[in-house]
Amino acid sequence: MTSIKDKILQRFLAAAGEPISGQQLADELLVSRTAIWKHMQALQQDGYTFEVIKKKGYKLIAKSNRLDEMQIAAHLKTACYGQKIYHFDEVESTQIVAHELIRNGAADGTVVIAEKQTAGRGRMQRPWDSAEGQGVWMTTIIRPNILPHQAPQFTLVAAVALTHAISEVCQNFKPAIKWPNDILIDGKKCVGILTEMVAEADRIQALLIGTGINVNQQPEDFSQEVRGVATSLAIEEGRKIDRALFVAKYLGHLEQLSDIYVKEGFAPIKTLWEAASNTIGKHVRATTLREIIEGQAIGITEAGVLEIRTANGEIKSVYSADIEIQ
Ligand code: BT5
Repeated sequence: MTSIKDKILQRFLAAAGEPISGQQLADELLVSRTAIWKHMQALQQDGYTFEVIKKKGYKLIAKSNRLDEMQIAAHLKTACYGQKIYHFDEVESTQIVAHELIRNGAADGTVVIAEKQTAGRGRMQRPWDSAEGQGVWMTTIIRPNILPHQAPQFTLVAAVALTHAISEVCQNFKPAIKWPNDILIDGKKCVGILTEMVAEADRIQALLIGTGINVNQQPEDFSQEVRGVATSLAIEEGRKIDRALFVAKYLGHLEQLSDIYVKEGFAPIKTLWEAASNTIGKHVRATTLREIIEGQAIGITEAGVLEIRTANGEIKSVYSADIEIQ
């Protein structure tokens, strides 16, 4: 259920800068003027700035920098994804929170977002640098009717959705997907995707699509470990990006592409993925858990598996790896 504070915020966001009186809010929301005043104080503590206009009421003059549910909802055009958003100031990892929510029956499309992660993680428990208030550290829980072996394809679905969302909010560069789970800008990593699943032997209960998106960091905001290899949308675009707008756009594309995938299979996604990828045709070095494979990346299969032609002409299928493009 939407809290009174969220409802007040929703009203101010919809009012687009027009003042609203405390009495009007109290009448609409069926609470006392004192209660409205208390919630207004709390919103100011969250970073929203209001001006008091004599005889007219409060006017929202600056939005908070937080990814509050209502800020995302103001831009959201989905039927399902993001209709329920859990927003936290700080968590260990949004994936951990999402696993817990799944155990408690979270609905398809539920989203977990945090301003800060203290133990954000990548694949194989590698740490994910999650600076406070500047990225989109988020897990989307989806419950598509697919088989467990199809789960990795959703990393590619999410990557396409993210490149489309990035291209909508940024004009000064073109992002490129590096198979399987990175989005790069000029060779530097801007997004990492971590797809996990909760499944029985023959049935998926839920997928957790974790997305770490560097949005408003400047170089000095990254840890020493990743500073040389990471970039953000703001660095590349040359201006601050509205994170709430970006999240709403991403969820819109993700919902649309997931629907296409479930109805029509991987083929239409594969075409979109190839158009947004920088990996195909390149000479690559793939480090898998078992071996290192070098050769030319010749394409992805209908299952989303990367095929590499080695120097001796052999074609090797790679299911999961770290890729270096040479
Ligand atoms: C990934 O793993 O790229 C998946 C990252 C997923 C993070 C999201 S945030 C929301 C959700 N909750 C979580 O706890 N996780 C997900 P992988 O391909 O293994 O890459 C990890 C490597 O990327 C690290 O070893 C670093 O080298 C590098 N790295 C770490 N933080 C980075 C950052 N902020 N930007 C760019 N590169 C980074």
